[in-house]
Amino acid sequence: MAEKETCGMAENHKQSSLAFGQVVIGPPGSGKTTYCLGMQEFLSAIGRKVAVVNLDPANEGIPYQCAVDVSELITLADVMENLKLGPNGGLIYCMEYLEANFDWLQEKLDQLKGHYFLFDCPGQVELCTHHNSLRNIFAQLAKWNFRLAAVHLVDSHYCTDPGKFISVLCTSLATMLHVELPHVNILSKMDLIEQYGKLAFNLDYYTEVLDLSYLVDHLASDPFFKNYQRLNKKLVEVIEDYSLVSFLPLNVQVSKPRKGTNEALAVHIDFSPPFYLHLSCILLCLRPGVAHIC
Ligand SMILES: Nc1nc2c(ncn2[C@@H]2O[C@H](COP(=O)(O)OP(=O)(O)OP(=O)(O)O)[C@@H](O)[C@H]2O)c(=O)[nH]1
Ligand SMILES: [Mg+2]
Repeated sequence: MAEKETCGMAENHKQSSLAFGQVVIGPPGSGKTTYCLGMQEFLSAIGRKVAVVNLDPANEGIPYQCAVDVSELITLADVMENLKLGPNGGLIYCMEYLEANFDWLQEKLDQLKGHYFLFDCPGQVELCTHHNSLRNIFAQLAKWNFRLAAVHLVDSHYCTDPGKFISVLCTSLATMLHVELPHVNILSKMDLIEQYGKLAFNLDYYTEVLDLSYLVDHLASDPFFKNYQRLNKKLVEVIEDYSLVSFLPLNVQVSKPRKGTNEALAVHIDFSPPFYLHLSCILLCLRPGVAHIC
C-alpha cells in the first residue's frame, strides 16, 4: 500500500511538471506570428498564463509579448554577414546553432513554469518537411516534459489555384509525417478568400480534402497542366492513400464578437492531457464556417 502511494506521488509530481502548448509552423508569410499574437491575446483574456517563445531568428518587430527570443542567442542577419551565407542556409545554420545550445533554451523555459506555451517558428519549408533541426528541438522539448501540438498554417490563397492547392497538400502531408506531433492544419487569412475571386469548388471541398480526382480533372482543362495530368494524379493518390490532411479555416482578428448574433462557439480543440496534448484553441465564430480568434 505504502509502495502504491509512493508511486502515486511520483506520478503526481511527474504530471505537475508537464507543460503544454503549440508549435506554430507553416510557410513564409502564412500568418504564424499574427496567430501567436491573436492566440496570446485570446488565452490571456480567458485567464490562461501564456508565454510566447520566438524561435525565428529572422523575426523583426515582434508584435506579441515575447517571453523568450532566440534573437538573444543568434540572429539571421549576423549569420549571413559573418558566415557569408544566404537567407536559407543562414536560417538552417541558426536552427543547428540552437540545437547545439539547448542549455540556453532550457534555462529560459525553466523560468516560465506554469505557463501555456506558443512557439513561433521560422517559415522555411524544408525545416518542417525534411531538415532535422526543428524536429530535434521539438523532441528535446518533449524530453523536458512539454506536450505540444503542431499548428500548421497555410495561406487560404492557395485554394484559388488547383496546382498550388495540390502542392500545399503535399507539403502539409510531408510536414505531418516529418514533425511527428499531434497536428492541426489551418487555412489562414480566410477573411481575404472572397477577394481572391470565385473558388472552383465549395470551401468544404478544400477543408475536408474531398475527392481529389475533381481537382485533377479541373487542372487538365488548363492546356499547360494537361501534360502533367499523370503526375498530378499520382500526387493526389499519395495524399488520398495517407488520408491524413484536412484543414480548419481561420481568421486571426483581434476584435470582439458582435452582439446579438448566433455566432457561437465553433471549434473547440482540447485533447486530453497528459497523453496527447492540450491545445487550447477555443475559437469563436463570427461567420458560419469560419473561425476567428477574438
Ligand atoms: N487579412 C489577414 N491578414 C493576415 C492574417 N494573418 C496574418 N496576416 C497578415 O499576413 C502577413 C504575414 O503575417 P505574419 O504573421 O508575419 O506571417 P508569418 O508566417 O509569421 O511570416 P514569416 O515569419 O515571415 O514566415 C502580415 O501582413 C499579417 O498582417 C489574417 O488572418 N487575415
Ligand atoms: Mg513570423
